[in-house]
This record gives sequence, structure tokens and C-alpha cells, in this order.
Amino acid sequence: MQTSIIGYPRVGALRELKFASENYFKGEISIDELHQTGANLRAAHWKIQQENGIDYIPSNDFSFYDGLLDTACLFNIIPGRYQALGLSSLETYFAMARGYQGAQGDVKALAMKKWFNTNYHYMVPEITDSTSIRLAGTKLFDELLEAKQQDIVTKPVVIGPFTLLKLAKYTGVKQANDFVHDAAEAYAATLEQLNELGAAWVQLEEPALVTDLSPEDIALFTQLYDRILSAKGNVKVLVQTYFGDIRDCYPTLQALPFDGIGIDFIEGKQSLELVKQYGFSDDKVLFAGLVNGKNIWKNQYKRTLGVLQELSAHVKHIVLSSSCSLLHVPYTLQHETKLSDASKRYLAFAEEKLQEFAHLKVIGAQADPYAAIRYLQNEELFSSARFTNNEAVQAKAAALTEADFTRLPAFSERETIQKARFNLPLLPTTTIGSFPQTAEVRANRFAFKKGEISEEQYKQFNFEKIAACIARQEEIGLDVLVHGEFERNDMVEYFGESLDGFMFTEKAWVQSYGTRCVKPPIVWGDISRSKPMTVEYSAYAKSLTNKPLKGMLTGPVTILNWSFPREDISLKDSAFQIALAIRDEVLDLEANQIEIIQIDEAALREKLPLRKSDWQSEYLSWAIPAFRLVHSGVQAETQIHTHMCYSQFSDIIRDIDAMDADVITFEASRSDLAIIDVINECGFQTEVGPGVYDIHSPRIPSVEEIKLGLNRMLEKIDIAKLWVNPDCGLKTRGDKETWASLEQLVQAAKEVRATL
Ligand code: THG
Ligand code: ZN
Repeated sequence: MQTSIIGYPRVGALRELKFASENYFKGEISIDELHQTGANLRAAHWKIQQENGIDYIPSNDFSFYDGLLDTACLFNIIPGRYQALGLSSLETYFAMARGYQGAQGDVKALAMKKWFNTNYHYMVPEITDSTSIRLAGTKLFDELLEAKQQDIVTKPVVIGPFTLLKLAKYTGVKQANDFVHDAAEAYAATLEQLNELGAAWVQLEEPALVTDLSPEDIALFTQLYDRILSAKGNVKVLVQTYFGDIRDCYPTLQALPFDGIGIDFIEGKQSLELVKQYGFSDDKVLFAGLVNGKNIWKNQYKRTLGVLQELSAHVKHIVLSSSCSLLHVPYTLQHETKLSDASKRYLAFAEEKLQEFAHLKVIGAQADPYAAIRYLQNEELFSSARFTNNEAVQAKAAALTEADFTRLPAFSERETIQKARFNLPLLPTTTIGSFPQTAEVRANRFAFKKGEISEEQYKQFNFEKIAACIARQEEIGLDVLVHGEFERNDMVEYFGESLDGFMFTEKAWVQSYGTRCVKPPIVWGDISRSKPMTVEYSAYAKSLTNKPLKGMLTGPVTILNWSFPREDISLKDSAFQIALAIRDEVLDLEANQIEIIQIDEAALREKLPLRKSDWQSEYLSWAIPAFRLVHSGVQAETQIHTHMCYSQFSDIIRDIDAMDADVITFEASRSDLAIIDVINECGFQTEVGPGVYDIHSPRIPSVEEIKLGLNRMLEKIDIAKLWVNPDCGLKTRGDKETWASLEQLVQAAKEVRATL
């Protein structure tokens, strides 16, 4: 049996690429040193795959920032404003990724979006009417040759034309269909070049095929590949899908002259059925995605062998593959010094997954795989109890009734009660919660983690930061204050570390975008809260002010979505357990005079299933109730806020309203405010705070532009329901621009109020 990896992580086991890139951006290392770091990582990644006997080792899965951005540059999709900077090709690339401000000009970065249903973000290629799509880059070929020099035969990988055209943004009148010819020619030229270089295979990644496809989409796909496949020569073409099944195009793929089709048998609910129903052409190779590229649990060989066996009745040539790129899991367990061996036994990060491929290969070669020693060891692991049970939590969850999900009195009655209680001005001002995580804030946390300072010293520093933050918020005249979150690393990691039932790692970083990584906690059992997690800092902040202070929590859906979930119980059950724990925190905050509590559901929208038919049944039917469970126990006068990043929730607006929060703030300054129209049209009851300025840039907004934005919002939103706040993410900014911008925001609110 042969084995294949779709892609390997690239930031480095100790985030070498992140640090090298950031040092390069700061001008501290040369471009040659950056290139050397990249080359070292690529060599190490190829070598370890080779050592584990991987037969289809990817090249060009490496990226200095993002794979779709690499693809855009390969095919000359570089908007004029970046070309006009006259920079080198790598610097132009970084200008597209991060924006550029300097001697050559001043341009913003390309937009960034979530990569399908993952926590990874891609850069959105921008296609204008004058874009000329053609093969212009060499990275794909360079990395093939680089591996060859190291005696490693690779399978070059690149995002395919269908996914590229589907994810691109079109700024002119021309649309995807207008670029079919050029895109097909560009990919055909790529295949010709690969032929000349003697590549055996190429992997064209088409994850967009697992979404709902229209007949027009299928026509577009077919048109592209009819031309591209005519140019393949001796190169075998693998069309690689992942993150779901290809129910809308399975026969289409079978009918085209692909040499391999990569199918996800982990997330693809119908994948196996499709193979059984339609069969699988004898002249194609099935790359069967059976080793999960998204979770960190060991593979259960019994299941994998079972599916392979079922498939073998229908498929002549099978290669065992990962279900998606291993980009979405951390590197290695080797640097985890604090996890017990008892728990490590169950885990497989990227490196350990490579070992699983090696084991499965050995097992598969045996006359009786089920008697192989590796198999028996694996089965033993899965037959013992893995996850820690907490019967009290299970009993509590089992006893939930409709009443636990229903907050009383109803919204409109609460709104009246709360208006009387808080007596806030019209257009009340607030922030989303975090304040700048400056170098000293992080240094304090690291010193405490390393044991260099005592817990008392650590907390004392945070108390002083809170006091200064409260004083400053009062001084500039914000209406609803926050404590600033100086004690938090990440809004999910912090709660993962405070709740029982989570396991957390030291070095298990996963790339989120560019040089930025997150360290998702691992759900390790039933979740409970043994002690208050946020009350001390919030109560301290409240003791310093007479204004309402907003307690800050992360909601159950977001905590779950940004963790590695367990696999033995449903997401719904885990979400309800987390909800019960956060509910206790909400009630404790309320008991400690915190009159406003924000429960962030930053990630609620992003895990919406890729297919519309699954939205309710697989997701919203438990995600919305999980949120309601968190806050249904508070008094009518306690105000519940929530927050969402990325305001593309027009299509689930009623579900958002059904969360039954009193106020929702969301990221809006970079969108076209289309969401405001939807809110207006659907009779949205929840009060709203669309972000009025973009915090992603150090630029300080003018009072006039904020007023303009507010006045535009007021055309559509009832003044009694509109809040004034920036977008989320002040933690990533510096102190100076943060306070200067907030002063402008408060001033703008005051000036608009004066005109009413
Ligand atoms: N937390 C988690 N996931 C997220 C976000 C989050 N996914 C979506 C979005 N926010 C991603 N945004 C970021 C923003 C900043 C960083 C990571 C993801 C970041 N990371 C630090 C870095 O890579 O240097 C690491 C921070 C640390 O040391 O803890 O800045 O907010 N879970
Ligand atoms: Zn946000």
C-alpha cells in the first residue's frame, strides 16, 4: 500500500518561520537569511516524510505566508497597486499579504478570509478587469527541483483553477467565467513545464468541490479541466478534494481523464456511499483520505482498515492519504514536556501521523493485518477508557429542560427594564473588551509562567494595568467600561486553561494566518468549572468605577470551535457542558455586581457547515441553544452582550436574533454595511453595535468619518438600538493609537447626539 500527504505544516516545530519572517519585517535579518530558514524547513519536512516511507511527498506546500497567495502570484494575479510599488517579487508578495507603507508608496493588504471550515485564513486574490492570468512564477518548479537535489521525489501541489476562481474577488465587471480561458491556459502551461522537468504527479487542490455546486459551477469546472488535462503529457494529475464529500460532482470527476482523485473519508459523510454507488474507474487511483488532518487523536487502525477493505471491493488502485493538509495540526509531541505519557499515547500531531502511515503500511503488508502487532497495540489503546468522565456534569446535562434555554422575561420587557436601570445616553459608547497587549503585559505573563515572579507580583501588575485602564476610559468618557483583559493570552486558551476537562500544550502551535499562530486547547473529558475564572479581575475593575462594567467571557461555541474536540461524544454534548460551566461564571459575575456581561461568540459563524442542508440539523440546532443556556439564568436587569467577528451573517440573521442577547457588537468597518440593511429588513430585536472604525491599522480615524458612518447607520437602525464601538482586536494595537482613536470615537458620538 502506498501513502500520500496532502500538505505539511510550515511554520516550523518551534515556529522558526514565524520568527524569521517577523525579524525580516523588522529589518533585523536579511532576505537571504529568511530564504535559508525556508530552505531548512522544507528540507526537514521532506526528510521526515521520506523517513516514514511516504510515497507521495508534497512540494510547494511550503509558503512564506499563504498558499492561495502563492497561487495568485504564480499566475500573475497581482493588482496594479502592488506592482506599481516596483518591489522585488518576494517584497511585492509581502506587500499583498501585509500592506506596505514606505518609500515606494502606501497600500493596504489584500482581504483575508477563513479557509472553508477551518481556523486558517487565506488571502483573497483580487482579479480586476485588466488582470492577465498567465504562468508567471517559478516557485512550484523551484521547489520540485530543490527536493530533487536532495534526492527526494515530490508531488508538486498547487491550488486548482476552480477553487482559485471561486475564492477570488472580482473588482470590475468581469467575473469568473471571463477568466476561464486564460486560467485554463495558465494551468496547461504549468503541466507542460512540469512535464519538461520530469514530474511524475501533480496535485491540483480543489476543496471548493465539497461545497454546494450549481450546474454552472460544474460547467465551469469541466470547461477548465477539458483544456488543462489535454496538456498533461506524462504527468499524472491528482485532483485533490478535502473538508467534505463531492456529491455534486462525483460522476463528473470520474468522467474526466484525471489519473487520481483525492477524497476525504473523514469529513465526507457520503464519500463511501458515492464510491459504492458509482464505482471507481480502474484507470484512476483513489487517494483515500483516512488519516484525519484536522484532529490530534491517534488514528484507529480498525476503522481505517475497515474502510480500505470496503473500498477495495470497488476500487482497483488505492493510496492511503491524509484527509486534508496537516497544516491544521501542530508539529510534534516531542516538545511537550508537561503532558503525561498516559495522555500522549492517544495523541498524534503531524510527525506522529507520519508514523501512523508507516505503521499502516506495515500492517497492510501482512497476510493477516488484524494479527499485526502494531494493529493489536492500536486496538488496545482504543478499547481502554480514554476521556475523563464527570458524572455530575453528565447528570446536569441530562436533566436540562426547555426552561433552561429560555430567558425570562422576554426581550422587549427586559429592554425597558435595562434602559431604566442604566440610564445611558443615546448611542452609548463601549469597546469589545481587550486593550493593547503591550510588550510589558506579555513580559509579565511570561515571567510568571517561567516562575521568575510570584503569583502576587503577577497579579499586582495586572491590577495596576486595570486601574490605569479604567481611569483612562472614564477620562475619555466611554459609557460602558471593560477591565482590559491583561491577564489573558488568547480568549479561548485562557478559558481552556481555567476549566477542568481541557488539556493544554506548550508548543502545539497551529498557523492561523501568515506569521500568526494559535494554540488550541484539547478537550480531554467532561468539562466543568471548579472555581470562578474571571470574577476577581472584573470585580476589582468594578470597584474602581461607578459606570457599568462589562464582564468578559468567551461563549461555548467559540471555545469548542477553537479547540480540538474529543471524538467520542457529539459536539452538541461538549458545547452544552461548556455552556453549563460558563453559565456558572455568568451567575457569579452577576452576584458580584457586574451588571453587564459580554459572552463572545467570535467564531459562531465560521463553523457553519459548508453545505446549506446541514446548517440547521448539524449546527445551529445546538449552537444557538448552547448560547441561550449560558445566559438564561440572569435577572431581567442584567444586560447580556455578545460579539461576533466577521459580520457575514446575513443568511443566519434570525438565528443570531434567536440567541436572545440584549446587545450584539460585530466587526463591520471593513464590510460594506450590507448587514445594516438586513438588520433593518428582518425586524432584528437585539440592540446592535457595528464597529465604526477598523482597528487593523495604526491609522487614527477622524471624528468626521466616524460621524459619517454613524449617520449612515442611523438611516437604517433605530436610534434606541444603536451602540457605538470600534471593531474587535485592540489587543493587537499599541497604546497610543488606541486611546487617540477612542477619543475620536467618543467625540463623534457626542457630536451626533447633539444634533438629535
Ligand atoms: N483566538 C483563537 N482563534 C482565532 C482568533 C483568536 N482565530 C481567528 C482569529 N482570532 C485569528 N486571529 C489571530 C490573531 C492574532 C494571533 C493569532 C490569531 C496572534 N498569535 C500570537 C502569535 O502568533 O504571535 C500568539 C499569541 C500568544 O503568544 O499566545 O497574535 O483570537 N483561538
Ligand atoms: Zn471580533
